[in-house]
Amino acid sequence: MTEIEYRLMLSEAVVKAGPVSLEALDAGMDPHDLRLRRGDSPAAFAVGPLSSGQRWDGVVDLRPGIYHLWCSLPGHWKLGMHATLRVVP
Ligand SMILES: [Cu+2]
Repeated sequence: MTEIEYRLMLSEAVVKAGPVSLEALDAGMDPHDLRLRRGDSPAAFAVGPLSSGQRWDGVVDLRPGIYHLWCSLPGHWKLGMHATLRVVP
């Protein structure tokens, strides 16, 4: 997943459920973070904020469903920094 001003680009739009390797790269000029939430669940997985050029790698355990990913820095969602990931069984 790559973040620039003001987009959030997923390398894949659909992944299989289970442990999923996630890489977040801030390829923009400004800091960005990453939030991840399944459906309307209030629990958001959080990474960052990352600074320009910084990368985060990790593994998240994802159940089937629709996940929303976004940058939570002020105004960034509205400017287009959000994406949807589909997790299939
Ligand atoms: Cu951002």
